[in-house]
Amino acid sequence: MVSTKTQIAGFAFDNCLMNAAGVACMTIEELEGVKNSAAGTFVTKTATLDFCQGNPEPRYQDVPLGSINSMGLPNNGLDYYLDYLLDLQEKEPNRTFFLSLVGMSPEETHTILKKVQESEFKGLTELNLSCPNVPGKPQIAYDFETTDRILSEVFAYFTKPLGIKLPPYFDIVHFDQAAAIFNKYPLKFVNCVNSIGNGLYIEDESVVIRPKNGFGGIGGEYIKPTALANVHAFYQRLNPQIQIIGTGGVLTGRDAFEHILCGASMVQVGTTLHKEGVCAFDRITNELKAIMTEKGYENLEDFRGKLRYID
Ligand code: RRO
Repeated sequence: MVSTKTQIAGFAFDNCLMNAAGVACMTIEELEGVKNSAAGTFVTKTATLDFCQGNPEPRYQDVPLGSINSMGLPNNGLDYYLDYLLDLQEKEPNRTFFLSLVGMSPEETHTILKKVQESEFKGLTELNLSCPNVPGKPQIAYDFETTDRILSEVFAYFTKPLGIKLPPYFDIVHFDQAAAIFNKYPLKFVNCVNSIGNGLYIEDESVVIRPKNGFGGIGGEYIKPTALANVHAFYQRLNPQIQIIGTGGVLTGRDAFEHILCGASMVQVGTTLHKEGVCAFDRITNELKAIMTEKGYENLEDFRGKLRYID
C-alpha cells in the first residue's frame, strides 16, 4: 500500500498535505473543514495578539494562473485560535495542529510567543516572518539582522517546537546568508515559501485589489519554480534536524511530488485550496499516490530530497 504519511518534529501525520496559512483557516468553521478533510492537519491564519480587521476589500483575487492578495493580516486574535487548539488537543489527542502567529512589532511577537510558551499548547508553532501586506512594515525575513536578533531573543525563553514561514529568496548569496542564521537555532522546520511579495495584476485598465493601489502577494502556478528553488536550496543548506515544509504552486499531485523530491516533508496548498475547496486534498493526494505507485515508491522517504542533477 502506498502511503503519504509524514512526520514533523517527531509528530506523525496521516497525510503530507495541509492548508497554507491564510487559506481556509480564519474561523473555527473553516479550520474544522480542513481538519475533517483528507488533509493531514491544518495551520491557523497567522494570529496577532488582538483581533485585526485587515485591509479594505477587495483584497484577494483569484486570477487565471494563481492569486493576488493584500489581506493585511485579518485574524481573530491569538486567544481565539489558542483556545480552540487547547480544546482540540483534549478531544483529538492523537493529532497535532499548527498555530501560525506574528506580532505587529518584535515586542508583540515576544508577548504572543510567551503566552504560547506559558499555555498548555502541545502542537507546532509557525512564526510568520514573511507577511508582505502590512503597509509600512517590511517582510521581516528580508532583514537578516532583525531576523537573527528576533530568533536569538525567542530561543532564550521558547522551548516548544517552533518553525518559521519564509518569503522567497532569489539570490544564491541570500540562501547562504539566511541558512547560516537559521542553522544557529533549534528550529524544527522552515516553511518555503510565502507569496511572492508585491506583484501587480491588471485587468483591462485597472488593478484587481483595493489596498496598496493593487500591489499584493502572488500565489499559484506563477510561483512553483521559485518555491521549489527555495525548498531545495534550504534542504541542501540546513542542518538535517531542520525539516522543510514546501508551499507554493501546488495544483496537482505532480506539484506535491516535486516539492517532496526537492526535500519537503510536508506540502501546503494555498491558492488551489481557495479556488477548489477542501476536496482539493482528496484529488491531490490521489494524484500523488498514483505517481508513487507508477514509480514503485511506497512512502515519501523513498524519494524525498532525491532530486537528480545532470553531471
Ligand atoms: O494577511 C496577509 O495579507 C498575508 C499574510 Br499575513 C501572509 O503571510 N502572506 C500573504 O500572502 N498575505
